[in-house]
Amino acid sequence: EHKFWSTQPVPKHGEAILEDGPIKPNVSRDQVRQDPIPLAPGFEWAELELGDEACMKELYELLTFNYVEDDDAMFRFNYSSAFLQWALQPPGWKKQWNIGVRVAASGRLVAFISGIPVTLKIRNHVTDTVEINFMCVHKKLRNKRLAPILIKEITRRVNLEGIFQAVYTAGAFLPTPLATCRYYHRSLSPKKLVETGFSYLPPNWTMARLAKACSVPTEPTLPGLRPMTVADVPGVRALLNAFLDRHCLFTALWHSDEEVQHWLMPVDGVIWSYVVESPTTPGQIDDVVSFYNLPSSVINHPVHKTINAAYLFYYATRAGLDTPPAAELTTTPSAATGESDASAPPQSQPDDPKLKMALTKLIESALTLAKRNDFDVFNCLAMNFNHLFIDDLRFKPGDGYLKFYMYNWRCQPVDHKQVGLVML
Ligand code: NHW
Ligand code: EN5
Repeated sequence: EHKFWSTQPVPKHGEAILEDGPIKPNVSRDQVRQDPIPLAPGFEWAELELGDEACMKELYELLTFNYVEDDDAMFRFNYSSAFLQWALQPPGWKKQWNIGVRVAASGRLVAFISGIPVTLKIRNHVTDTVEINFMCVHKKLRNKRLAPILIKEITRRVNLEGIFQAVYTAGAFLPTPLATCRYYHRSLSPKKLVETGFSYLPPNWTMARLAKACSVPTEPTLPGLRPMTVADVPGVRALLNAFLDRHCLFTALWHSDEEVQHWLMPVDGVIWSYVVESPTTPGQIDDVVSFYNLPSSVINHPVHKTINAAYLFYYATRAGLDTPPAAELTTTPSAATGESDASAPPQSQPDDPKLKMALTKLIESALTLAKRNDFDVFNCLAMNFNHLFIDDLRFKPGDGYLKFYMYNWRCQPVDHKQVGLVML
């Protein structure tokens, strides 16, 4: 059925998994194909110069008109150039992993795929991987098997750097999801969302009633919340490290201050981060929350051109550190033998009321800050500890599901509540 994916080192649907690990062994650099995968005549590979403004504009336009849409083709992701600059140039980024395809004659950019390095923790394994994102083929070139060529070329260039695993997310169902997370939406501008068809007026409701139901506090409910500064980086890193350890899949990106600074320091129009510093221990961070700006173009609407959407990014709260780390939950002692049973399904965290309360206040404050920054909707996925605040803060399920995948890694599926990795 899957002409391409059936040839790749990914688990087959329904395959029994006995032990976590690579599907194909690593090879040495000289065993990796040295020359680029051939493209159809008339096309050529082109590394994109992210520092070059004209080049960024080409990428921005390719994605603006050809990237991901919802199932009914009403909305299309509209990542800004500033966002792409940030997303594609974290510490350790490589220019050979920003791969464009151009029409040889005109130089026109018609396809793209990117990778950034990330150290991933998946259950009890720590692996150097790449995060693959922003794969895009121009609408006029669809269904010509260009995507498999993009994937093979980036695989080759990643293998050349001694990396043999990748992580990626998609709305598409492919072999084989590691985890599936539903999108949830918190309406902040209900009237505009209804007018664009993003949302709907519940039967027998007036717009005034909906507006009231969607109101958020004018001031953050969490005392002491303020924008994150560089001085907060070490404290944020310590808190996030401890907090993310409650999960089965997360980035160990918090292993250098540099990475925390890149991913969490506020950038105008791109990412917002707020912290609460301990009132008693200076430099200790007790809460952190961040969200990024990913607008969607409204396709074919006479009035509204974009929906300003904030997406929940990383967060942590000291109140969560009392719940046991994932390592203490992943294997269940068998009732019969008392020995740990590797085939048992992974356990989830028990719901902790203290964590639920702290998190609800933290995210409610983020809603207020997003509203203040003119966002129409605040989105998150059913992952992490998000189930603890989703209902109370009036998030509603969306029609989209995000699937998490790994390349060349076989392992048991991860429960959505144990996913701690946020991809852009
Ligand atoms: S997910 C967003 C992907 N982009 C979009 O949806 C934008 C709009 N769509 C398009 O541009 C985030 C095209 O439709 C694309 C496919 C380019 C999606 N992932 O060229 P053909 C990411 O960027 C398979 C993987 O004819 P097309 C993550 C499909 O199943 N595979 O299709 C990217 C079929 O294979 P099969 C996908 O419509 C992760 C084949 O492509 C896919 O013209 C990439 C058909 O190709 C998807 N989202 O172009 C994997 N969508 O076997 C990275 C379709 O079923 C793996 N396909 O016949 C790791 C690499 C690094 C490893 C390093 C060790
Ligand atoms: C790789 N990093 O489907 C990214 N969005 O629910 C690839 N639905 O916005 C990601 N269809 O449900 C690809 N409103 C997967 C995501 C693709 C985009 C996508 C969904 C997520 C979405 C909205 C609009 C649907 C329009 C019709 C939706 C209904 C719920 C409503 C929200 C507001 C409050 C009331 C309830």
